[in-house]
This record gives sequence, structure tokens and C-alpha cells, in this order.
Amino acid sequence: MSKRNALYDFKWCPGCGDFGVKVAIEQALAKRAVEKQESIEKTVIIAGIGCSGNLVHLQEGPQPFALHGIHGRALPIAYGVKGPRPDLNVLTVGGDGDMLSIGAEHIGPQARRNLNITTIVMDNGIYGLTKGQASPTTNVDVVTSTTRYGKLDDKLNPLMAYLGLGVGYVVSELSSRVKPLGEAIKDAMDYPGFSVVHVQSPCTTYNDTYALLKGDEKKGIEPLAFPIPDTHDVTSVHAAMDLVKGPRIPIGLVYRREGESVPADVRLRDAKVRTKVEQKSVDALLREMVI
Ligand SMILES: Cc1ncc(C[n+]2csc(CCOP(=O)(O)OP(=O)(O)O)c2C)c(N)n1
Ligand code: SF4
Ligand SMILES: [Mg+2]
Repeated sequence: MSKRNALYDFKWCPGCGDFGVKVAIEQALAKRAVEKQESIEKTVIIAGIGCSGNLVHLQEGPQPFALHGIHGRALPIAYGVKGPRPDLNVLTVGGDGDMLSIGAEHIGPQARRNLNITTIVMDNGIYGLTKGQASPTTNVDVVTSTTRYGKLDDKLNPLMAYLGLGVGYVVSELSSRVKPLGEAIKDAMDYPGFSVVHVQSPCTTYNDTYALLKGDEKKGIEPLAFPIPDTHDVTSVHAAMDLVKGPRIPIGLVYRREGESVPADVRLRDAKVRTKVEQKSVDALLREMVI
């Protein structure tokens, strides 16, 4: 349905980073609808399960279609929507648990399939909805309900993972930078292949990383986030990997592959035509043999 469900009464905590992502998506969709002269209902947002996934119930204004799916499976559902309906704009939203833990196995296949789908990962470094378990992006040593002695395994570097898995368009943003985030989402949707917008979206209740990301001059804490310099070559995967290798988090467009690979739906269409042609020549041969 593209109508808001008035009975769904989920509320985010005050200060949750997801508010910024919600507004940025609203701005991106509104701007795109005007630019492309198309109804907002041409857009489908597919969500996983998490505080982040609840975004689909909280959109203000004209409503896109929304599908609140299952934990970790937003990408396969998106494939199921986009495959038969390439005319639709397909977005997925989910958390770091959703996309990088249970759902991580879907990123590589989606990158190789390269359909025009945009995925927004709302990374708060924690499982928020289930009340604070460690996720792949929780920092080492952080004590959570599942890491009583502090997190023991290394933190995943999501930007490096996307690049390594062959994602052709990678953006890194902060939920507090609403306007640039909205523009980044719009640009990612305009990219004619699979794109990932990775957003640092702090959880004020279980893992408040605002101060870490912004830094604190008085306390001599360097901000973790830094703007990507203008000199960065966004078309070079090696430069992108160098940029994201850490420990600091670059903000802006990380990578844009040039020379698009052929999306799987186009390959399928061509293969069907080819098969028909081959079948025709076999039929002609058979007729000749009979004569
Ligand atoms: C198959 C399955 N496993 C586990 C759960 C329980 N569960 C719901 S949300 C969630 C994690 C949420 O974390 P994240 O994806 O980071 O979203 P956030 O709430 O932080 O936005 C888990 C483990 C589930 N719903 N389904
Ligand atoms: S628990 Fe964390 S992620 Fe969930 S709504 Fe509250 S602040 Fe946001
Ligand atoms: Mg999370």
C-alpha cells in the first residue's frame, strides 16, 4: 500500500539518527518526483526489521509504496520487485545488523547482478530494536548485553566490504547532514546500477557515537568523520580502498564505477532473444533435413 498505516505506532527515541535519514529520503524522493515528472508511487521502499526498518511507516507527505519485509532479506525482496518491474524506483533501508550481519550474504550477489537498486544502511553499531546487542560494526571492547567482557572480535569495515564485493557506487554519510544526505540518496538513485549509501546514524539509547563522530576539540578528541578531499579520484577503486581503510570515516562519494557492467535484467532479455534466434535456426535445419 502507498497509504500510511495509522495503526502503526512505533516511535524512535529522542535524538535517534534515523530521524535525519527519514527526512533526507523524503527530500530525495520529493525532488526526484519533480525532476522526473513522475508520481511518488513509482518508488518502492523495502525495509528489513530493526528501528531503522520502521522508517517506512514514518514517512511524511506523499507516500511511496512500502514493504516491511523480514530481518536481513530486504535485498532479495528488492530483486523480486525490480526484476519483473524495472520501471519502478527501488530503495531498501535497514540497519547494520540487518544488512551487515544476517543479510550480509546478499550484498555480493546484488552487486554482481547490478540492478538499479539503492540500499541505505543506517549504521548505529548496535542492534537497537532488540535492546543493544553487538553488531559487526560495534567497536572492539564495547560492553553490550552479548559482549559482557567487551566486544572481542574485530569491527567490520563496511565501506571496504562494499568495494571488495564489487558495489559500483558507494557513498558514506552522516545522519546529521540531512541536506547533503538527501542529495547523496538522490544521486545514488540516479546511478544506473546497484548503489549503497552507508549512513552513520547514532543510537542515542544503546550506542551514542555522536561525540566520537564529531570529535571534541576541548577534550582533544579528533573527529572520526572527515570530509573526502576534492582531490579524491572517485572512479578509482584503489583510491577508494585507500580512502576507507580507516580508522577514520570518510564522508562523501567514495566510489563511482565508470563503464557500467550489464545489469542482469538486460542480460536476461538479450539471452531470451538469442535463444529464440537459435531455436529458429534449429527449426529451419530440421525442416531442410525433412525435405
Ligand atoms: C530471522 C530473525 N532473526 C532475529 C530477529 C530479531 N531481530 C530483530 S531486529 C534485530 C537487529 C536489529 O539491528 P539492526 O539491523 O542494526 O537495526 P537497528 O534496530 O539497530 O536499526 C534482530 C536481531 C528477527 N526479527 N528475525
Ligand atoms: S533504540 Fe536506538 S536506534 Fe532504536 S529508536 Fe532508540 S535511539 Fe534509535
Ligand atoms: Mg543497528
